[in-house]
Amino acid sequence: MLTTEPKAASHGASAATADGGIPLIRNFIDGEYLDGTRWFDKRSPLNHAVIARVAEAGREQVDAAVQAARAALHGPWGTMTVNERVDVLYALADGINRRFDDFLAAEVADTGKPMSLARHIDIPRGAANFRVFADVVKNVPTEFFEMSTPDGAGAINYAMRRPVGVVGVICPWNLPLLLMTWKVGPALACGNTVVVKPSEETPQTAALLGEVMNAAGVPRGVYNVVHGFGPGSAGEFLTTHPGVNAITFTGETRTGAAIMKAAADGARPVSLEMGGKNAAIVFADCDFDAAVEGTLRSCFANAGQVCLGTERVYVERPVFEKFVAALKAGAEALRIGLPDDPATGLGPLISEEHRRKVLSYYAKAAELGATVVTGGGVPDMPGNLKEGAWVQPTLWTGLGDDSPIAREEIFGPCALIMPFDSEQEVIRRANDNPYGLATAIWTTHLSRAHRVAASIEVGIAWVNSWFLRDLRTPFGGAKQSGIGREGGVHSLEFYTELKNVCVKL
Ligand code: NAD
Ligand code: 6OD
Repeated sequence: MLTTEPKAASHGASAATADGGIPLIRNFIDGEYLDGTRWFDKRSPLNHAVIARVAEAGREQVDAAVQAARAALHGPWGTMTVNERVDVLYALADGINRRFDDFLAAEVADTGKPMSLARHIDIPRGAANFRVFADVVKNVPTEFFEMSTPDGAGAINYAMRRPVGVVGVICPWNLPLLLMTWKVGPALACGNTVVVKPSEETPQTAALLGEVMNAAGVPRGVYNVVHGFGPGSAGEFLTTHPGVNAITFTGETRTGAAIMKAAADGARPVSLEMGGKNAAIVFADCDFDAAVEGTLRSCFANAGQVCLGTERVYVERPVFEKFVAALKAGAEALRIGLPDDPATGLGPLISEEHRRKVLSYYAKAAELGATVVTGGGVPDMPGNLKEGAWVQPTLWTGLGDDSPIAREEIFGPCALIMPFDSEQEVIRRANDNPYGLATAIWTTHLSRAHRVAASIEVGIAWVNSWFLRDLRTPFGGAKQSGIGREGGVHSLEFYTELKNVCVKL
């Protein structure tokens, strides 16, 4: 029988073991692992078993973390040259790779995602985020202007980038290490110090990264981690702390708005990567098989828990029926299963709470009269997996753009498929949504590809691909999907203050 016992990461300093073998995940403050004000349980998405106890940081621990981060700005970290910091960032990337299997185990334990996904995407990107931003800061261009002065001697102006200071980093649970290092990498590359608040659902890889920081010789206080929840907990304490100079956030749009309000006190800058309701647009002239494969990935990768994932599929009418049939076959071929089974294509959702939300949309779609092409419920799992957060991959037709299924972010393995008749119509319908994160356009018509990409109101438009991206490019959302862009030199706009120096000659 297929059953599973919870597995956790290999236990270094970041996770001592309590009685009963349950790891204790502590805050990482000033280079040390510290308790919080109470412990909360982290449960496995696979079977709801407790897999770790996590130390929740209260105001006192958050304050200690911010103080440590501030002190570190004025210590050896603050006097390092860019090249010295670059070496540290390379060492961090190497350190993650050296502990690859530990990161893999920790990420998979927390999320339940297929190991193949974490092995090929989450953990390698965790390392790459340090390497890429090391290369970016090594090659930052600076501005220089000569000017004339009334006395004829002239003056020169040059711009310098300085760290913004202590950066608060608030992270989600869907790609925990990837999305955390996506912020920590550039923040450290620019000479800042950070206090990270990982999601309460995924504390382990952030904690483990503390060990890598210490092993790489990163000075104490440069990287700090405080665990806990949002309101009334570490998230709120961090974002309202006056010692935090800038806040970078990834998560739901509603949470981003709350964080923006908190940041207004003290007029602190925010970078917000938020929700999406992304459209795939499939033209009849597409490479059919590529469009099917890409759309299946964009709907179901990571059990649909990818901000860039597709939840609306617009298909040009001549190929509509054939495309729906192909997506149905693909969804039904996805193997639901355990992370370490190489055949697994779909893992559980992150938690029972999130499953309730996703299933409420499955119920709503049925109530609204959607045609359920496939799925729509809960798979029959064996043994203790019955307690896990599993849902079926689900496709619907028969609802319009104004239904909540087409408008609201569900963040599960599901999509509404709708036909369209013209390019102008599909652009208008795709844009008629409060979100504006990403789109995937499937067509072999070159001019149409460019026209549609230019017209869709999103931060990222893919043509004949999905999730493909050079990390030097701008990343972020339009409309309610985000504020600001990160990636490559764009990250420097957020993580540095530009200062002009004018020298009279
Ligand atoms: P969430 O907004 O619920 O939580 C994100 C983080 O914010 C967590 O660490 C949480 O504890 C913290 N938090 C919650 N309330 C807070 C508050 N008032 N003050 C401070 N911190 C607070 O998001 P989630 O459920 O973890 O992640 C899923 C969401 O993230 C989806 O909406 C998804 O689209 C979005 N997301 C967006 C991107 C992007 O790049 N645009 C990437 C990944 C995920
Ligand atoms: O690839 C990235 O850098 C990135 N920020 C991806 C976001 C995925 C959202 O779930």
